[in-house]
Amino acid sequence: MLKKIPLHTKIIIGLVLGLVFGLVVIKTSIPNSFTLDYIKPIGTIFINALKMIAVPLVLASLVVGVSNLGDISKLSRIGGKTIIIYLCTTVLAISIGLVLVNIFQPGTSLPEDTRENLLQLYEGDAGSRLGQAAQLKEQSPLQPLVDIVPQNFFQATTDNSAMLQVVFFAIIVGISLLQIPKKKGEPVIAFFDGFNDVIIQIVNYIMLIAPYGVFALMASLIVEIAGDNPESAVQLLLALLKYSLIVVGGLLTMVFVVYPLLLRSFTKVGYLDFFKAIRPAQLLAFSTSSSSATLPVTMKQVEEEIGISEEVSSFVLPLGATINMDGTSLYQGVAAVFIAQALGMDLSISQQLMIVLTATLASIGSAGVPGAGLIMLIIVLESISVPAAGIALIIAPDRILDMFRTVVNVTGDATVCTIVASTEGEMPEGLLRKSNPFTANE
Ligand code: DAS
Repeated sequence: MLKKIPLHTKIIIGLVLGLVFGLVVIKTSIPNSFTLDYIKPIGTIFINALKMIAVPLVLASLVVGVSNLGDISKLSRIGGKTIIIYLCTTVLAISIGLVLVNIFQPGTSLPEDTRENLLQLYEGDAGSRLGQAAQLKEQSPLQPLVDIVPQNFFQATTDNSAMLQVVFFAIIVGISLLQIPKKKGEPVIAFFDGFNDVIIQIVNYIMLIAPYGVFALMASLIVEIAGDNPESAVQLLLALLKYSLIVVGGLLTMVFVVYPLLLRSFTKVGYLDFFKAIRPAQLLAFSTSSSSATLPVTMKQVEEEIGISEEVSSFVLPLGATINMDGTSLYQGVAAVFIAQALGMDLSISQQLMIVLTATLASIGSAGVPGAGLIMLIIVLESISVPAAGIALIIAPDRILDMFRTVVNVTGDATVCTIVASTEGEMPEGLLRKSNPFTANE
């Protein structure tokens, strides 16, 4: 019977049961420590398993993808298109966020006592994130470029935020395979091709525990957010409801307006079909708040459900998981202006344009892991001379908003991947539905 239920349905069941379990724990005398010590580790194992295979998957599929391209001009064409479209969607996302936050002015209606309460309550947490951002700022502006070249490849394969290093190494290997004699290169390509299939098989195994992992992640999230005093947590979340609704409103605009328009304009892929195809990846992005952890499933879904070639998906998606975060950039635009409003600071047009530039750079610099966007927001605030300690005002709902913005980050990556594939002449008839363990019983 359980086998008959499609995977995304099982994940939704895990999500709902996890929420219910978390609410029961905070409403009864069950100690929070039980959930955090015995349930949360299941979610941690699930996320770690996905992260474990993200790097070898990107390495194997990208080496095969680049070497199959046949010529370097196709690689540079795909690379150029990908980066330009990524930048356009990011700037569009920030602009939508700025329009909404300036129209609805959520910060000006924040009660004075709530503001003081939040600043006092979260100054410690804000301080630690300020420290993390300060380390990033000490680096030279070209440090992100320097970091792309790994000193030691095996160090890059263990550190997920070094995904760009793996992409760089894999492209270099793929290009080099095109330059050496065919009979020497073929066994190497065959190895990576086979290894890629092995990794995809491992993704299937990991996804078998997805419902349980998602259950554990949601249950522990509810308990962590509620903390020891659920009532005050609810009060704080309500005080920031207008701000949160504007962030989520902007994110929903991206998913239900911007991406459908882009798909309709540049591809023959119907949006409902597209949505159905990437649903398991979106659910995982929501549950894990990590684009990097979701990447293996995003790649598998666009290849097997939409019919995008490995050449395109293995290049566009890993790049997107690290440098394209439309959800994060929209959130950073809204948050920066909200904090300025709450602190009674008027922002000039030039300062708001500065937000567009710095939020684009900050979202590129954000790693695909939980909470990265909040840390990079500090760079945006400092660029417009808004006190970075103001992030204390928005820490309370951030963990929940991170779930929503990660879904948009992943959806944006899949959208751009579909557009690039279509402009390369792939999926001429739109979505190619093939049999797939995720939806085999649908
Ligand atoms: N959680 C990040 C991601 O994985 C996004 C963010 O922190 O804003 O995409």
